[in-house]
Amino acid sequence: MREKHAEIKEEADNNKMEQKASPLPETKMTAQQTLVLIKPDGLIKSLTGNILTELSNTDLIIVGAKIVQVTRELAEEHYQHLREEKFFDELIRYIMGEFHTKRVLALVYQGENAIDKVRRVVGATDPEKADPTTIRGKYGRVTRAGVFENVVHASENLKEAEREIKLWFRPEELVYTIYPTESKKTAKLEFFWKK
Ligand code: DAT
Ligand code: MG
Repeated sequence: MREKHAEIKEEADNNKMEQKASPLPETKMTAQQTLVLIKPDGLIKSLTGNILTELSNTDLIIVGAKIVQVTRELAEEHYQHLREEKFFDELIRYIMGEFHTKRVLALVYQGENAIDKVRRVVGATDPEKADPTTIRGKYGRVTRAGVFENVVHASENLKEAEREIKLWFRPEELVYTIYPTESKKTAKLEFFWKK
């Protein structure tokens, strides 16, 4: 059994080396990556399909996707720039799913000018001010408690996109990585499906 694990680990290491050697076989080096989160209100309202359809109107490709149970640590790190805001605690509880469902769908989109293209489709932060043809304008709402339930997150700029993608995804979870990677041997306990 131990040998089998070693084999799998070695295979993973080899894949990682391959990924490093050819990071972007299908797109130009000027391509950007951006993080999109379908927030718990988007999931509980079954808006995933609609949101993905809106995003597919861009010419961007999905290079990473996973469903996440957001911990307080991840939520606070993601929204670190808003720590001093009076709505911070509600915001953290919202993204952790306390008002809807404890799931967030995290996606990385890639392509030319990806950050602005996605932000345009997503719309303004306040759903009441967002253009009604945008995702937030169509599906978002502001609660009486003042929480912006705006359905999706999208990275604001290059620096934030890099910080957020590195926070939510490990290199091997993306089919292409535009950020340099390094490998190191770890003694981490890993889980596999029981045979
Ligand atoms: P965006 O999500 O458009 O990048 P942001 O980074 O300024 O906006 O804020 C992150 C989230 O915090 C936002 O999606 C909703 C919430 N938020 C921002 N400003 C708010 C406000 N004035 N009242 C309530 N929630 C707010
Ligand atoms: Mg933001």
